[in-house]
This record gives sequence, structure tokens and C-alpha cells, in this order.
Amino acid sequence: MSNIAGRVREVFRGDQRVDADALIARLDAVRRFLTAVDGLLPDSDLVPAHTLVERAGTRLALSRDHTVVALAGATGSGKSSLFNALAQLELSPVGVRRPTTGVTHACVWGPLEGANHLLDWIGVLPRHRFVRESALDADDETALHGLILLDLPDFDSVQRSHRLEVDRLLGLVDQVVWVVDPQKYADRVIHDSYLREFHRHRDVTLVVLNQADRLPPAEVPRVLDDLRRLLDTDGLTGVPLLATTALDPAGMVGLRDALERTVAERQAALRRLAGDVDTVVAGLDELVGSARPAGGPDDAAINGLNRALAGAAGVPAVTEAVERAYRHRAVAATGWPVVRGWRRLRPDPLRRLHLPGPGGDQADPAESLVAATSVPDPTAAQRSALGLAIRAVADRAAADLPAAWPGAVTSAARSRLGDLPDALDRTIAGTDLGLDRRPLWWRIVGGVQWLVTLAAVVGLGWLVLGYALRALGLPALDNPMVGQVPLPTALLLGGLLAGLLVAALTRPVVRWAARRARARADQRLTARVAQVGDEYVLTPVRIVLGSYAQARDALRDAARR
Ligand SMILES: Nc1nc2c(ncn2[C@@H]2O[C@H](COP(=O)(O)OP(=O)(O)OP(=O)(O)O)[C@@H](O)[C@H]2O)c(=O)[nH]1
Ligand SMILES: [Mg+2]
Repeated sequence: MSNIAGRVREVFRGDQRVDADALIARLDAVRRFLTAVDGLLPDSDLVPAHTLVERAGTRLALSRDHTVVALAGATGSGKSSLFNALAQLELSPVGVRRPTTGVTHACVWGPLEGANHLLDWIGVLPRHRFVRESALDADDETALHGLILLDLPDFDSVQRSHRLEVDRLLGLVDQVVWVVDPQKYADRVIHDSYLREFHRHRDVTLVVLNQADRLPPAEVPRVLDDLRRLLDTDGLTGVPLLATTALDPAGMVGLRDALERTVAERQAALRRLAGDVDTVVAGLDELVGSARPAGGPDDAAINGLNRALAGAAGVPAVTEAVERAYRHRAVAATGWPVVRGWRRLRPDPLRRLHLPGPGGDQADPAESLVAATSVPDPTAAQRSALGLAIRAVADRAAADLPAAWPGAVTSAARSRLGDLPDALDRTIAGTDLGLDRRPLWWRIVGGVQWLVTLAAVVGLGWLVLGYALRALGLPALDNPMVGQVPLPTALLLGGLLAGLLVAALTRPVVRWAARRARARADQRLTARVAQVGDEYVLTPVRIVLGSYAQARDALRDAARR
């Protein structure tokens, strides 16, 4: 797998300098990573990164002029003996009873004041802090000024507290000198539980084979070779390996020189933290992966979501009502005036859904904050179709993401599900369905209908007046003739027939226009519902994808040595 950790150079870099600014930039990148994934990935996976950020910040803020070196190893390997030999004082008791050292002892080369904050943070009790500063040998010891040497308890202890103390301190110190002896240098505990775990800290690791005097001189190189082979297996290829004898100053020269170099370089703290960043990045790599994710859900998934939202919002019911309302209103405006009044008595289909009724009045804005319409609630099938569509959006968006992320994307897609019904209802209520305007042709046809009806009424009145005069024996009206038909009769019959004819001719036009009104409303509603989907489903998904991209970039920056 070509992961980010793989790209971190896995070679011994003991002689490479770590730039403090570059390290701080890497730590900032880890911080950015944590901010990006906050609330999206399980906290348990992020503990090492949080610990690193906190520890590194503190260590860098504390003295960088001091180098904290720990002597770690199995009981009886000679840690305390080496500690005392380096300090040239009997500071830490050496004993035959095992284990001997139960609490960490510290020896500071140089004034204690500057080192005290560091030792407080590391957690060495004041009564176990010593100063290696004497007027007599000050010059000899100058090369070690700034060294804080720690004598740790044994890590393979029968005492659980010793192991806990060692594990705690190994997470804080700048450099570790692993002390092994000829009898136990191949023990599994030290290799499996400790040295192997430190393979990303090779450049702050030093191994000494102590008690070399117990071996026949000819045997020493053979044991060192064997130990080197084991260290290679542990992933510690290239780390400095020395033979020491704590009882003989001549057997300490190599170790002392190595410590002097470490102190002079002032690099151990930075290298240690750089190794910590490598370890944390390698642990996080799996959570982020290297694939570039899609920018968001694909069009097919979005279309599916919009369809499901439209169904759940009751768009089909509304558009059908729009078509019927158009017919209702058009017939009321253009129909034969005699039956128009009766038409108006019937309720408007949109009114029944509490949608804008005749005259285009909108729903009350106060009402529209809550469910505003009486559009039927979504059926179980529509609800489940919506659930599936949301899931499909999340699945498609998260398709390329590593295993830790699809869950976060799905949660984001569903995060505002509870608000969707109200939002959809408000949108439906607030959408201009396009029925506000009374088309001009309605008015023209309506006017024609009034004219022809008026003609019929005039004809009827004329005829009634003629009959009345005749019945009273008065002189009859002089009826002009239209062809063979008297004018009043022509007006009455012509008016009636024309009214019916106009109504019959208008009907198919009304039906066609109603279908168009429905299509227009459908388009508007679908667009508005899609906006709701964008705001309530797609935007949260895009935010998570954005966080993923940020996390990925941040981790890449953190991996850069
Ligand atoms: N011959 C020889 N004996 C040594 C050497 N280093 C330590 N010893 C002896 O080994 C025994 C254990 O030494 P310590 O220094 O107490 O060992 P330690 O690693 O501190 O042990 P704990 O405190 O129990 O973890 C003592 O008797 C020392 O005198 C050495 O280089 N050569
Ligand atoms: Mg000891």
C-alpha cells in the first residue's frame, strides 16, 4: 500500500538535523488534522495525536538547552551503575537485591534551576534530582553541560508500578540509552515490547552492551554482532551500539563521547518529537488513505434524491391540484355566465391544500414557519424511498473514502432528516405556482360571453314586451327582420347558441392550458425542493468531504520531513 507513512524515509537519520521551524510546522499540520476530523472520527483513534500535540507543545516551550537522556533496561543490567559512573558519584543505589531502583533518579549537568521546570514536567521528585556541578572538575564536565540523565526503574519488573513509570517516561524523554547485559540481551521482552516499538525513534536511540567485562574479550565482538542482528530485526538498523563496563572508567569512554555529542548537537528533543510525529502520522494514515475523493455525490444520486424529496413533499398532489385549479378558475372566468355563479360555489382545489387560492394570496408568513399546507403526509413507501435516496447519496459520495469515513458521511447526510418535512412543507407553501395572473384571453372570452348573454337577454326582453303589448291589445312593436327571423328572436337564440358555442370551443383550450400550468408548477416545485435537498442533505455531506480533504492535506504536510 502506497501510504503516507511509507513515504516517510525509513532510514537511520541520526546525523540529520531537524529544523525546529519545520517540526513546528509539522505539529501544526497534526493540529489542523485534528481540527478537520473533530467529531467525525472516533476519539479513541485520535488519542496519540492529541497526546503528541500537547506533549510536543510543552516540551518545546520548556528548556531546549537541556537534553533529557534516559537509561532504560532490564533489572540488573547496570543502569544505576552506569548512571553513577557517568556522574562519578554514588547517586542511585546499586544493589544485589532485584529490582533495586524503584523511582527515577535524575542528574543534571549544569545549574539545576534551568532544568527544574523540565524535571517537574517529566515528574522526577525533587529529592531524586542531583546536580553534577563541582568547582573541582567543572572543566572536565563542561562537555556534558545541559545533560539531564535519568536512571529508570526496570521495565521487565515484577513491580507493575516500575513498568508504568518506565512507559510514562519513555514517552517524554529526548533520547533513550537501552542498557542490556550479556545474559539477557536477547530477551524477548526488550525486543518485542520496547526496541521494536521504538523503530521510528532510531535517531534518538543508543544501545549499550553493559558488563562487557564479564565476557572473555574475544567473545565481545561476537555478542555485539549477534545483538546487531537482533536490532536489525527490530527495525533499528544503524543505531549506535557500544560495549560498556560500568566498573571501569575506561569502559565508559564510548558512552560518554556519545552523550557529549548528543548534548553538543542540541538535537535530541527535536529528533524525538520528529519521530513521534512519524509514529502518529503512520497510525493515522489508515484513517485517511491517499485516494483523492470525489467532490461530492454524483448527478445520478442527486437526481434520485430530488425525485424522492419531491415525492415526500407531495409535489405530484400539488401539481394535480394546480391543473384542476386552473380548470376551475378558467371555467369560472370564461364559462357561460349563467353557470359561472354555480362554478364559484365549488371550492378551489388549491384552497383545499391550504395553498394560495383564487386571487393568488400567499400563505400567512407566520403560519409558514410551521407546517403550512395540508398536502398529504408522505406514505411509508415515500419515506423509505427518501431514506434510500439519502443513503445512496452518502454511499456515492463516500465511495472512495477509507473505512473510517463512510459512517461520518452517512451521519451528515441524515443529520437534518428531522427538519426536512417542515422545510419541504414551507417550500411548497412558499412556491409561486404560477396561478396568480388572470390571463388576458380569459378576460376576452369572459367579455364575449357577457356580450352574447346580453344579446340573448335583450332579445328575450324584447319578445316578452311584444307579447305583453299584444295581450293588452296595444299596438304591436315593429320587429325588424334579420333574413327570415325577427331580430328579437335572432338575438335570443343567437346569443344562447353563441354562448354555448364559445363555452364548447374554450374547453379544449382550457384543458391544454391547465396541463401547461401543471408542468410549469412541477418545474418550479422540483427546483425549490432540490434547493431544500441541497441545503439539508448535500451541504452537510460536502462539509464532511471538505473536512476529509483538509485532513488528508494536513496529514500529508505532517508527514513531510
Ligand atoms: N561486572 C560488572 N558488574 C556490573 C556492571 N554494571 C553493573 N554491575 C553489577 O550488576 C548489579 C546490578 O547493577 P545495577 O546498577 O543495580 O543494575 P540496574 O540495572 O540499576 O538494576 P535495577 O535497578 O534493579 O533495574 C550490581 O551488582 C552491579 O555491581 C558491569 O559493567 N560489570
Ligand atoms: Mg537501578
